[in-house]
Amino acid sequence: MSYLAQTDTQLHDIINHETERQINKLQLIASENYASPSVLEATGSVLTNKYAEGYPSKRYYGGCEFVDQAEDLARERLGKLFGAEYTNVQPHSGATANQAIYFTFVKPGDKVLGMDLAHGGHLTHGSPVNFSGKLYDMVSYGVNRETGMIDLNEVEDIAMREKPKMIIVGASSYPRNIDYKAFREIADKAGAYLWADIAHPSGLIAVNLLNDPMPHCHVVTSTTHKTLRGPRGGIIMMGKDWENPFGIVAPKSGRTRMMSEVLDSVVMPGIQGGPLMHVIAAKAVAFGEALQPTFLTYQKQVKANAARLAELMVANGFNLISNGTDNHLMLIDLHNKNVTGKEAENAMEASGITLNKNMVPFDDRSPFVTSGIRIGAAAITTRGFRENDMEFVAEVINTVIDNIGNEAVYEDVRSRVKDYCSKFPLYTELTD
Ligand code: DSN
Repeated sequence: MSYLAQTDTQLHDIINHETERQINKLQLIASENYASPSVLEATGSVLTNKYAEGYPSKRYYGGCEFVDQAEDLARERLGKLFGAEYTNVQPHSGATANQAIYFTFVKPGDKVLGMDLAHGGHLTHGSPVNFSGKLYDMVSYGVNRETGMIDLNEVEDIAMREKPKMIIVGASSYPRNIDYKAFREIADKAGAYLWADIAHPSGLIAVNLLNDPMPHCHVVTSTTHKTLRGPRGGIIMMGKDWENPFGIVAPKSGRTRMMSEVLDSVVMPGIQGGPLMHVIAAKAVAFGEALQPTFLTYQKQVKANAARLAELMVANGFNLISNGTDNHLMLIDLHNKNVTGKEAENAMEASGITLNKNMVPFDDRSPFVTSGIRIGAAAITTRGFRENDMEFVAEVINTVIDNIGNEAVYEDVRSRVKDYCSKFPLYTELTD
């Protein structure tokens, strides 16, 4: 930050304040994490200067020999991490990666089956305010009202009735392990392609702590910045490459194109122009980190922390959807606490605890209010929290929920959170 301190004190201060916010607050947003200083260094590198439209060795610009190496490294490491024969590391975001899947596998107006947003799905899985909901005929499945879990019989019934062209499996607030094999059997029966969006649990999947979608899905997407702990971005993978079923042939030879070629061309030039080479290099760094044995240790701790926190929240009378978690997150229905998601989020924010309001299955409130909150353990685990620290986390959340509107309590919790966080130093090299 030394350059900005000289050239742009305004922005230097903003970044410093954000760094302090990340250090001093309890970071419980399930989709966030703390990228390593090495990932940050690559993201802030001179690779941001380079135009590299195309793919390694097939660029539209000269001078790409080193960015080619960075992209090859990212693809190779990602393939190794997930056992994927095909990888594309260029999508700027998870939403863009997902857009590429729609543009590849279905046509506007086609029917697509995804998880309801209120039940755990994602904007790009068919929300009416997203391109997915506007361009495609979206139908949805949810969780069972009693168990809070995906009911595979219901998914099968909907799939057989609706006959979608594509089924999406994956979610942004579903706390349970997903049976991709069963989803594939349903997709095959219904004659649909199966796409897994593993943006949230990808770090846990990479080290085999959750079911592996790769052998069962036609295609898999993820973000790189959640449990995977890399820079902000998206990726696309396939376990095995296969000939495209859409009749797309190479113009000169007439050869049927492989899906890898089709997906590559949908991403660039289909959707994107120049790839963010600095981010791709940072993805390579993160995948390299994820291939180290310490990443397995980290993910085991994420899972253990989430499980312990869930246990403590249940003991404090919170209603967890599905009564627990298999992954890094939990979804809490606050109806029995007489607090809305919005009130809870605001009260937590005032108390130094960052989390987000979230729709719960069968929610009777709007997405701007909601009846729930989502809590994730990935970031606090990165900074060193262990199972016994979950007692503090559960206690402060409980105290705030029991004292909505009590500014004195917020202030006390904020100060205790700051003290507690100071025991887990973070980004010491980045603070002035
Ligand atoms: N917005 C992300 C999340 O919080 O889960 C998903 O894209």
